[in-house]
Amino acid sequence: MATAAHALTPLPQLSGAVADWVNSVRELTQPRAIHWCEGTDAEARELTAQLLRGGELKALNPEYFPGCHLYRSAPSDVARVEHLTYICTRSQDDAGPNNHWMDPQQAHAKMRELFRGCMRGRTLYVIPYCMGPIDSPLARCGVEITDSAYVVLNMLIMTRAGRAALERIAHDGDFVRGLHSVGELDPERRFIMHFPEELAIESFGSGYGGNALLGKKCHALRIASWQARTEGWLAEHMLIVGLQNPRGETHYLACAFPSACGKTNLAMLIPPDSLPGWRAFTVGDDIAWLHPGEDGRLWAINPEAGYFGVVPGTNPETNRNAYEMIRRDTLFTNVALTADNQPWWEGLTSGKPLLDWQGRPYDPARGPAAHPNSRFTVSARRNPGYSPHAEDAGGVPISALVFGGRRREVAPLVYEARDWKHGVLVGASLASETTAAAVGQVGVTRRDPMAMQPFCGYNFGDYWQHWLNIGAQLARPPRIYHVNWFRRDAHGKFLWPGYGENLRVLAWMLDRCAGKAGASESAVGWLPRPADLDTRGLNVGADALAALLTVDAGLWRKEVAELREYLGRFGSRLPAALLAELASTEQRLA
Ligand code: OXD
Ligand code: MN
Repeated sequence: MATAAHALTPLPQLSGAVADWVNSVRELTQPRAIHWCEGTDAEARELTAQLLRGGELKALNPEYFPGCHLYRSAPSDVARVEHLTYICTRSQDDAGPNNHWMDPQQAHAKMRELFRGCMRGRTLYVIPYCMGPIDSPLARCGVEITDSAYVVLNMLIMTRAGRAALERIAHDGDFVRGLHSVGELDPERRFIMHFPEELAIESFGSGYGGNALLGKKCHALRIASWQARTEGWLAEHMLIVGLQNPRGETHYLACAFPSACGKTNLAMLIPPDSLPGWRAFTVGDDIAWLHPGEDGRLWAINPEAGYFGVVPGTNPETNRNAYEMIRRDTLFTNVALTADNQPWWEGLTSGKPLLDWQGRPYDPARGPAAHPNSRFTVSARRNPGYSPHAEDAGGVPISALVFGGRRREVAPLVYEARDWKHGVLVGASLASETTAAAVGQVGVTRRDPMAMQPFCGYNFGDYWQHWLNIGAQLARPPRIYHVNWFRRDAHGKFLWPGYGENLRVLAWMLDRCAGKAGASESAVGWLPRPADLDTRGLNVGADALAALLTVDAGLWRKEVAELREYLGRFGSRLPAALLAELASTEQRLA
């Protein structure tokens, strides 16, 4: 029988609310023991040793990958399950057409039956965590209960977890309750439920990151987006990057892209040699919490403390810093192995796979060696470009917001919204080809407003209104942009080299913010003319550049007609101001 938490580890600041909740979960799930996470290095080492002994983790070649481990998930548990992810609000309209909805009472009853006795013979881990710098007034806390030591190891990297978070919870009074069990990893008994009105999450049947590390998508986006609306800020699926120009001035951008569209690479951008004097600093690679500041600007913190990034494609050419970062103290999930026990993935230019991600002898006929959604979990502090301001309690000021999708055609390389309201329409119009980050068909274009389709914890109609309200509050709002690094020619070849070269586009944006760069107005917003971009040393032909900066009115009329149809689904919750922006764009295209 489980021991009382305080007897196991005396935690002086144990909040009564946390203790009561842990006790009620203990009664329901019947664990063999309870472990309260302290968040120390010794604890992480002990858990690692335990997983190594049990064969769940494998140590990687210590000469080339010191402190690195491989974890192989169940083959049917490799991505987020959007079709099993629910928002459970009292009124279905509050969840909106953008979410799967279940009545909260029905959902609790269903989950109670799944959780009943599910931890028999297992350890129940209590992870108090803080999303955001522990001393930041913009940070928010949660407690995850899980029966997976792998989840604990990830949470210790991805959040500020342990005693300090528990102390902050005792002080703050409230926290997000996240209950997780891997159950039997049965895809038929898998649900990720969110109760925004109760600040609660219940996740059963999956050990995969986005389904199981509850601080990340479940808390920092779905629940936090709800909390943010109540409290007057924004929780967004955005990286935060600081760019220092050759004059030594640093400006910050927050950029929203759908999953597996290069957020980590953009956040860790390496300026090309042909743009000397530029430097990039990472604040965050996946999530931004944006708060209107007293100075009328928008200020951002990264609620996370680590990166849970897509491995395939990472190499010294595409992202030198990421490649260096994941060579030490990194937890790999579902990568392949070489004969000398090094991790291997598609896109690596050296080595070759002996075993695939399932531990079978590699056979190209069975698909890629590493799973396309294989991941690294690593502390942000391992990033050589980690911003010295990433842990500032007040966050960093944002000069520009960027929305981007993966589109073969239609969307030009970059355009600037006319103003905040138009920018909200630009964000709402985001569409992208699906990737391996979620279960389902890859490569089909779907609407993904603000890159939040899988993550907004309430009705998009209300969410866009909230965006409009925040903009109205900002005396010095950031400018808003749309980018598309993924335009292709008639033969399917990418027109833009991407990666470090994206800096040319970001530099143009920052020059626009400073009133220094030219642009020409199109029906969809302001575009740079080729001469407005710094193209010194860029290996892109004049025809390709012209194509990248073209707005095809015919294609756009079709795009905007589809957008009108999509927005119409939100009925009376759709803000009138957004419809007015849409009508204005239609007129310009007519
Ligand atoms: C992620 C995702 O893992 O968006 O960041 O799926
Ligand atoms: Mn993401």
